[in-house]
Amino acid sequence: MVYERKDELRAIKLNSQPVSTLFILNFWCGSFLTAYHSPKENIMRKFVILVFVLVLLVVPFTVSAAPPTHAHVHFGDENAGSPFPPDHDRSFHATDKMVPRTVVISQGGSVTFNTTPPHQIAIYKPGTLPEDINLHPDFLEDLVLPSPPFPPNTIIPDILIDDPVGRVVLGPDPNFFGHVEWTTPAGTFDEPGRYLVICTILPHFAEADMYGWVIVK
Ligand SMILES: [Cu+2]
Repeated sequence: MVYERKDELRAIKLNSQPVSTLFILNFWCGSFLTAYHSPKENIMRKFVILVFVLVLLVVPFTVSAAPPTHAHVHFGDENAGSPFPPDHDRSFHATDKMVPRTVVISQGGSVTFNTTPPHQIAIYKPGTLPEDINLHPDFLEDLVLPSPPFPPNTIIPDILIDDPVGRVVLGPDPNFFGHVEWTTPAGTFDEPGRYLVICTILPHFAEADMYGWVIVK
């Protein structure tokens, strides 16, 4: 018993390691570590300790570095920005259009968007930039407002962006009456890269910068 305690202290001195680490290693490894005495065996002991330390440090880091398979995003924030006319999302007047504005997921994963009224999501392939979205009238569509509350056949012309070039998926139509929770379908994020997410309502995108990113690793 006395011999083991003496050898343990000697191991601490020889290796110049943090005391707490060596005590833990000695506790775990017991006589296996303290049994070596020759210089060659001391080198081997140091190597074993080094491997243990690397495993302890590197493995948890590697596991935690993997991005999640799924992320949640608030698309529009009713509690951000100055008041807007009734029945409209106040985030037009704030910087928080998509919270968080960038999410990171693993390849093949998905994102669930909680959309405030009225927005519509479109997701474009990796490499697409906001300035790549074509806002020419040929790529804009009319929006028929719901009746009620709007008068019958009320139309806002050329307000929905419909640029199919590079578009991976288009979300549900704008909903004027409540939140829409929508999860991207399988296959949306099968390739790694940075996907552009926009609101297809022209003033939201072009004037309020309502766009964000999904980074797939
Ligand atoms: Cu919008």
